[in-house]
Amino acid sequence: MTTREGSGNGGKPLVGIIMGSDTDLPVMSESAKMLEKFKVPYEIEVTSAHRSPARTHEYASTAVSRGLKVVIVAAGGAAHLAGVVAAMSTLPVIAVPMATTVLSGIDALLSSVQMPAGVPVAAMAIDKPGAINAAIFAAEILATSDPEVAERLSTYKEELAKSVAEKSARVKQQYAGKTS
Ligand code: C2R
Repeated sequence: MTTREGSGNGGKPLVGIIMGSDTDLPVMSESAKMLEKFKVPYEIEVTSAHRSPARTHEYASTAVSRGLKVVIVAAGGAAHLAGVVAAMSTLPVIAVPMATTVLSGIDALLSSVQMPAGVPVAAMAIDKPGAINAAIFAAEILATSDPEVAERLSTYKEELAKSVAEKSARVKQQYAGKTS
């Protein structure tokens, strides 16, 4: 298990990032990067409901007692991992559908979002935007009881709005004199 420390909780992981395969890592490193930005301590590892059911069971059934507050789950294709983790714990589970098959993530999206009543999974967008948003969403959940994370989220949103204004200024400059 790889753990990254943040400022809160004495460095103990609050968010678990798991993925069905190491082939998901290039995308899921985006979740890790965002959690680091918000200084949220996390752990990251590979487990599969299909290929390593016992390991997945162990992970999900000990998640609460290990202090996790949210689990981010990436899986591609017949993405059952998030649903299985949600079934085995009371923590909020955020799914990131991976575009790893010929169906480009539509399969994983539908597998993640179409959960039966009683076992919710918060499904994000496919691939990189979903990986980024999963981390922000996890931080937003933690921010309801952590003012420091809430403050970092506010700063992030301000930066986001500023970046749009800057993009607009660049686009305007590019078209200066061309429009009426
Ligand atoms: P490989 O590249 O290892 O063949 O994996 C993984 O998340 C990955 O996107 C291909 C894809 O299979 C996914 N996978 C699942 C599960 N385990 C692995 N969807 C699961 O348990 O749901």
